[in-house]
Order: sequence, then structure tokens, then C-alpha cells
Amino acid sequence: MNNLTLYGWNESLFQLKQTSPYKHLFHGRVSTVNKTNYEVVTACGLLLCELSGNLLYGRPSFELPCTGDWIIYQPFDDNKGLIVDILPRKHTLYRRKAGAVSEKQAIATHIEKAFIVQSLDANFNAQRTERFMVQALEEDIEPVLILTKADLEFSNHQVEEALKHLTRQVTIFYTSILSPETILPLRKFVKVGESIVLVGSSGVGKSSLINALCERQILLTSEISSSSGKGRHTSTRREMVLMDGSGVLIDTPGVREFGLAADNPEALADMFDVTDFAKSCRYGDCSHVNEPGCAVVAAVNNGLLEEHIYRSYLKLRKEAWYFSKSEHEKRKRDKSFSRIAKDAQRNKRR
Ligand SMILES: Nc1nc2c(ncn2[C@@H]2O[C@H](COP(=O)(O)OP(=O)(O)O)[C@@H](O)[C@H]2O)c(=O)[nH]1
Ligand SMILES: [Mg+2]
Ligand SMILES: [Zn+2]
Repeated sequence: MNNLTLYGWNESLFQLKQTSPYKHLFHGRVSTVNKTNYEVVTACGLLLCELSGNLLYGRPSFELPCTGDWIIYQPFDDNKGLIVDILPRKHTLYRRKAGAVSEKQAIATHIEKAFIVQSLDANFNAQRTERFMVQALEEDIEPVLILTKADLEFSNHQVEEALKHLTRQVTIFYTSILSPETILPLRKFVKVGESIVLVGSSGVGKSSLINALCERQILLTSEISSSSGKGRHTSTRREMVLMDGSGVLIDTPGVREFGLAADNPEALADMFDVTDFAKSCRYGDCSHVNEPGCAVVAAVNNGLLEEHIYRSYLKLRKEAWYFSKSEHEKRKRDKSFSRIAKDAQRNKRR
């Protein structure tokens, strides 16, 4: 039996459930998404669920259940269920779907914190941190940077230099699975009923970290094969893990490329401290590229704003603009398409 409060169920979710036509049925939380079914944590244990046809055919793919979704289900057989409704999402981590221009993909939802995991070897990359931070802040998810493999040799000074413009918005932890004293502060940082998603490249130590936090081998990790020196990728399908007396940890498979699905260039300016300077630009709608009287460009020229930060800002802003512009156009297209379809139906009936 499960106590769903530990999995994050609370009063505001209960209120959301009351707005569903299926409010009299049971609810649960999606813990793993498989190709054709979903594992759902319910008060009566783990259920294997399928989607009702209404949901499957009636919604765009990014609205279909992802890890962390709270759903309503109709039980059938032993340990099986049919998902009939999905509670409205809050705090969802999205990314741009690989290979798509404007489609987004939900990675995890109902999330309080995102652990951005990077290892202190060649993987360490401040720009990648920025990218994950932007995406988390977009949905009011608290970004936390976890620098793993602190037992390896690295330059403290270089790491701190590279991150100093981000420390206002991100808490940083250094961890090593070889030193329990580096894991303890992180364990204390996780609160009961809170949900945390771990994101980062493959091989940085996400699954190992979850195991260390839980003090048991709950997830498979990739071991380095001695012949090739490369990690074997043995990721299990398990995604959601309940920490003893604490929060919910959600593991994600490493993605090669994390494209932004963000719509908020203002927040971006804030994150890069561009807003402070932008207030003094001559034009209210200054794009901070080549307008006369641009205080941001001036700040770069006189060294008040570091050039690499300004470049990061422009790059991510361009990506966010591109995404939101094509998303809006797509929505317009879909709308006019459904209008054409409706007109055609009406004409047929005449
Ligand atoms: N030296 C060192 N190796 C680690 C640490 N954490 C993980 N690893 C190793 O890094 C490799 C990848 O770890 P894994 O947890 O599978 O990474 P994931 O792909 O992000 O889930 C494994 O060989 C781990 O043993 C650490 O703190 N220090
Ligand atoms: Mg893993
Ligand atoms: Zn400007």
C-alpha cells in the first residue's frame, strides 16, 4: 500500500480533481512511461495502465501522460487500469522535441526542483547549465546544479569563474558517490512530498546519485568497460523513486541535445543580468544588438557585462524566439485547418 502524500498528493491537487467529470474514480501518479502503457503509483500499489481512446486520439502528444502526471483511472482485472483523465499540469519540464522546430516534449511534471547534473570532467559546461536553467525557470521550477565526481581532479577556480554569473539563481552542490559526507547535505535539501527531476548527459552519474541518496542500489548504473573505456548503457526503465522519509526523485535518460521550448525572453534577460542595463537603453523595445543608445552593448564594451554572458543571452534568446514564433504559427495553422475541416463538414451536410 502506498501513502500518496509522500508522492506529492496534496490539497490543491485534490481541488483540481474535483473539476474532473471523473472525480469519483481513483487517482494515481505516472511513474514510468513505456511505449504503449504507463506504470502508475496508486494507493493500492503499482498498476499497469493504458490510455482511453478519447485521450489517445484527442490530444497532442506533448499533452499525453509523462512521468509525474497525476491521472484518474478506472481499474480493471488485477493490477490494471484505464487512464480516463489527466489533472492539469503545473511546473512541467519541457524540451524541444529532437528534430522538430516547434514541437515540445514533456519530460516530467509537478516538479519542485530540477537537479541539473554535470560531472567535473570534460562534461562540465556552463552553457549547458544555462540552457537547463532557462527551461526550468520557464515553469517556476527551482534549478539546482549538482557537480558530480568531485573525487576527480578539477580546477576549483575555473569552475567557480565559469559559474559566477549564475550563482544568484542556482544553488550548487559538489558530490562524489565515494564520499558520503558530500551526499548528506543534498539529502537534507530534499523535503517530504517534494518532486525532483534529474537531468544531464548520459554518464554524468544521475543514477549513481539517486542510489547514493537512497543508500541502496535501486537503479542500474553504467559501468565502465575495461576493454573500451566507454560506459555500457544499462539504463533500467524505472524512473520514479521514493526516497526514504523524503521526496520523489525522477531519473531521466541522458539526452544528446536539449533544445529550448521556452517562450519568455524577459526571464532570460533577468537570468543573465541584462535587465539591469536594459533599463537605461534609449528605446523601450531595444533588442540590444545594434540600436543607438543601447546600454547593454555599452556595458559589454566597457567591461561591466562579460562578453561571453552577453553571447549566451543572445544565443538562447534567438532559440527561444525561434521556438515560440514557429509554435504560434503552428497553432494558427492548426486553427485554420480545423476551421476548413468544419466548413467542409457543414457544406457536406447542406
Ligand atoms: N569517480 C566517480 N565516478 C562516478 C561518480 N558517480 C558516478 N560515477 C560513475 O560514472 C558512470 C556513470 O554513472 P551513471 O550513474 O550510470 O550515470 P547516468 O548515465 O547519468 O545515470 C559509472 O561508471 C559510475 O560508477 C562519482 O561521484 N565519482
Ligand atoms: Mg542513468
Ligand atoms: Zn539595448
